[in-house]
Amino acid sequence: MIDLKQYGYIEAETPPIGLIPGRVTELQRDQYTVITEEGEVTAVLKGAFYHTAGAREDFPCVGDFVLLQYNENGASRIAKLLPRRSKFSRADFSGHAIGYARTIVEQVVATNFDYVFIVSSLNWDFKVNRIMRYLTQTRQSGGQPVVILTKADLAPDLNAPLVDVQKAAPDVPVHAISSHTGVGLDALCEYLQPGKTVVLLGMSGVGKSSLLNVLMNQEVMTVQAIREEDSRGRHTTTHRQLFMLPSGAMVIDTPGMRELGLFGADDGISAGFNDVEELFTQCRFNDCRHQTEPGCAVLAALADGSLPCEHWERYLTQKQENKFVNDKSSYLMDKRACHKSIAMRNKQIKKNGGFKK
Ligand SMILES: Nc1nc2c(ncn2[C@@H]2O[C@H](COP(=O)(O)OP(=O)(O)O)[C@@H](O)[C@H]2O)c(=O)[nH]1
Ligand SMILES: [Mg+2]
Repeated sequence: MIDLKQYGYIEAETPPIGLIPGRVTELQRDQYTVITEEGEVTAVLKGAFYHTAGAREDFPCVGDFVLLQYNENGASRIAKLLPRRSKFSRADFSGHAIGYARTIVEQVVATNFDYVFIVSSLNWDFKVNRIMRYLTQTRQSGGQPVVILTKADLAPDLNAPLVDVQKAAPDVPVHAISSHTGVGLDALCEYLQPGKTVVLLGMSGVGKSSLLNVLMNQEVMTVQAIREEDSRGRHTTTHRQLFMLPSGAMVIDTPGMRELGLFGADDGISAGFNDVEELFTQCRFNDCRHQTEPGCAVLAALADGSLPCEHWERYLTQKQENKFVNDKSSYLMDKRACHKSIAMRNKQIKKNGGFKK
């Protein structure tokens, strides 16, 4: 029998009779793999999920704890999603266009992790800006960010990128590693403690699955060679999956994201740029736009160099993007509310025996 506590399960209340707890380890289309005390089972969602879950984030995701009806002879049925300790979301721009507006919805990438490894490779595609975007989204996920710079064996100079990241995010640990030579891996033991969960996030081809494999001491995820000259990664990892490491920690590997869209990132931006927002309180005017106003603390800090220009620009870009997403998703929410009220009205009309003439 498996002890689910080793998978990070904390029993908040005794499950109702007929239901057992489990943790989602894999999701492929609508088929779930769930680890339970009875072992690993395949499961599908109970129909109620499709009827009551309005938004997509309510569907179980890799890392989630769920209650299910165990079926010894076939697919078990997931009946309930348990509360999440942490979740990493991104804006999904792939929705259908309505008129000119493209709908933007929240896509939950992983849940119930303790650490987010923001994985970026040290070859030429290294960009601090990109790391900062992941950082913003991580700061509001409920997990602790750790920046992992991979392929240290390919980098002529390790120090410059490490310093760049430390300067941009002084409160976040940064590690340079190589899954090929093993350099730097020892330092990761600190995070890989029994019962803890780490999610690997980053672009395709940066070496997430290679890191997982070396931590597992075996090839559990396929790694595909990429051309390092242009570092174009192909999407070899096509689904998310949670693995139990020999150390007793768990790792969630994810497919690469071409681009990370910020979603509902106000708190994350404030947490990462509190030095900037602190300046706003020192401007002479409450409604200062920080453009040409006299007594503007931002302009003064930019002029004397105490606020680095790239930091200010990152702040503006992230704010602007987040506003765009917020506006678009509130548009969507309005639209949903509108559809709902139309549906309710139609129901009412039906009940009352059709349109009143
Ligand atoms: N030189 C070097 N190459 C690496 C290292 N880690 C991964 N790679 C290569 O990078 C490519 C993509 O790796 P993969 O783990 O599939 O990346 P993922 O898409 O992030 O999962 C493969 O060709 C790996 O062999 C490393 O530490 N050093
Ligand atoms: Mg991969």
